[in-house]
Amino acid sequence: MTYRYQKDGDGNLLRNRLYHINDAVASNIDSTDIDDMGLYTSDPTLINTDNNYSYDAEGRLVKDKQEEIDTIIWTVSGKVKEIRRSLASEKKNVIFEWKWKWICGDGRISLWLPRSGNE
Ligand SMILES: [Ca+2]
Ligand SMILES: [Ca+2]
Repeated sequence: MTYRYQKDGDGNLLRNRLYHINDAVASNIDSTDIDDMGLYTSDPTLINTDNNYSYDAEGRLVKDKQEEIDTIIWTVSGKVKEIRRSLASEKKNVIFEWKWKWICGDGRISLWLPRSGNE
């Protein structure tokens, strides 16, 4: 597996953001692993848009093409708020919200969880 990061001409890491993965192992060998993501684009002006993973200005992941994630929306406090799939995807969109959960019958806590009935 080759993990693609932005590097300068001498191979020094410029940003600690994973943009792409290439894998010489055929995708059908294992159904649970990460598959090859195709042609890697190292051009600095395209590196954040033409590869598998994209990031916002704060460095938060906002796109994962292989997982059919078109947009990840974050809250101001840094939690994932929404996962929106690409139009062609058959996977569900996910919206997160605070939910109260009873614990041990006598207390409750709020947890940041996917809303039920996401689609
Ligand atoms: Ca595979
Ligand atoms: Ca693989």
